[in-house]
Amino acid sequence: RQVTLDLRSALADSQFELHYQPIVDLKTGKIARAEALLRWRHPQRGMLAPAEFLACAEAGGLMVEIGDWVFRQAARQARAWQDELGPGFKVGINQSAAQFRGDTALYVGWLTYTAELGLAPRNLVIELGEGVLLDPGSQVAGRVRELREMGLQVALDNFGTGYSSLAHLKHFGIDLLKLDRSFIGRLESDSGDLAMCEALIVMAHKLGLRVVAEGVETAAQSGLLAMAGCDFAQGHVYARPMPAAELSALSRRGV
Ligand code: G
Ligand code: G
Ligand code: MN
Repeated sequence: RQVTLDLRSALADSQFELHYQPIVDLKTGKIARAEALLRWRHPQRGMLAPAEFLACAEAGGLMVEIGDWVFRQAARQARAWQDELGPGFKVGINQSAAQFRGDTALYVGWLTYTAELGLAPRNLVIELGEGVLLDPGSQVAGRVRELREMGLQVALDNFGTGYSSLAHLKHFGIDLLKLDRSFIGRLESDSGDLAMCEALIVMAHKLGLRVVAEGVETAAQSGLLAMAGCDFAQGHVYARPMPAAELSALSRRGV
């Protein structure tokens, strides 16, 4: 298929790039982390977001190669930010189920790579959606444990959508809970959503997880989340995804 061919040349010709969305520490108001988001600078169609090509990559069997590229690229950036923005600056990396089927040789490679870079593995946070945790082919519980034994952190992404189950939080050892933006959008208008967020934050903290609110679009939402004890937030009210150099500048200037 044409798109699959295009995707292959995208990998070969470095047409992929990563943008980074700042994640703000709600206690200090400073940028403490970032999430890496994949973009495809298509020679004819311009800049494409993942929704426009990841399904084709999946169908074409390219997800592992892309996931590996994303990991390495994000790890190099995290290494630079470790010096530039502080030793604890963390970078979130989205990964798909494909990455966790088959053998583990791939992330053994990741560990070697972080060591070569001189990057602390805990500065990388592997973001997994619940679809990944439930993937029948991938024995993910064991894989999540292996990632954490390597010193990487693991986040449960888009929590509150789909098959979200509180049991996942306990069953899979996880470091970070990312509350889906579908909760956050109605925080001001829906007292039920606010109650859910507050309770999830308390529960996550009791289980030793930290919490990121996604899709924060207003100062009022940010305030409610800070009052609820939420640790971090990301969303358009702070900043959109941007090239790494812009994030460095913004971080020095402050959001
Ligand atoms: O910013 P945005 O439109 O880019 O992201 C859309 C979706 O694509 C998000 O749900 C995100 O999890 C997913 N996504 C972004 N970057 C990557 C990536 O590098 N790998 C995978 N597997 N998914 C990604
Ligand atoms: O699913 P995941 O959380 O990995 O992907 C993040 C997606 O959310 C990206 O597509 C990103 O561009 C988008 N996003 C980031 N901040 C906001 C926001 O404040 N509002 C909305 N609607 N989308 C956001
Ligand atoms: Mn994510």
